[in-house]
Amino acid sequence: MKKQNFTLVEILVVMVIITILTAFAMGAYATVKKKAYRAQTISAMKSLETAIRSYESTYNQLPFTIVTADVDVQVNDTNDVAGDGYQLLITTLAGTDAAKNPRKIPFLTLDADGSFTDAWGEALFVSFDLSYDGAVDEDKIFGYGLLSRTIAIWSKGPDMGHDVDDANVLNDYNVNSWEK
Ligand SMILES: [Ca+2]
Ligand SMILES: [Ca+2]
Repeated sequence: MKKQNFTLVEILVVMVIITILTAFAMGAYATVKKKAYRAQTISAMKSLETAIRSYESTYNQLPFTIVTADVDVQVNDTNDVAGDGYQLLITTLAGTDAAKNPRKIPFLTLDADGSFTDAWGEALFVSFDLSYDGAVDEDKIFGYGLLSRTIAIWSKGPDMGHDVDDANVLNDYNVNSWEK
């Protein structure tokens, strides 16, 4: 009776096939995850913009104190004109900070830990057209130029950065509310 042993070549072929299939599966998983994170971030930005609009129509002003009347104001955790502006913005919109939301209306639902972030756990960038010319000027800080919007929200994306990267691309992988 002939023994049914595998030859070394057969074993190697099987190993190569398994390796290729694993690589495909991991690639597909990464793509799905990337799309899901992007969709989650877009959804968060929409919720935030809707909350800001609702606040504006309720209180007849934007949920931000005008500090310098002739510039468009940007708020986030690292780059705003009034300290911790992003946190103040989201707690105001959530109704947990009553200073600018005295009726404590929950326009926005925060995460269990009181944060509101993109899918990568980073604060979103929010700009208001406080110079009232119908555009947000992101040129000075992030190189986006003049955006024909009164509210611009964006996320740094999976690279969690907006700086010029190795490929010399500014704002690479960012997720922007004004791009569909
Ligand atoms: Ca403006
Ligand atoms: Ca980025």
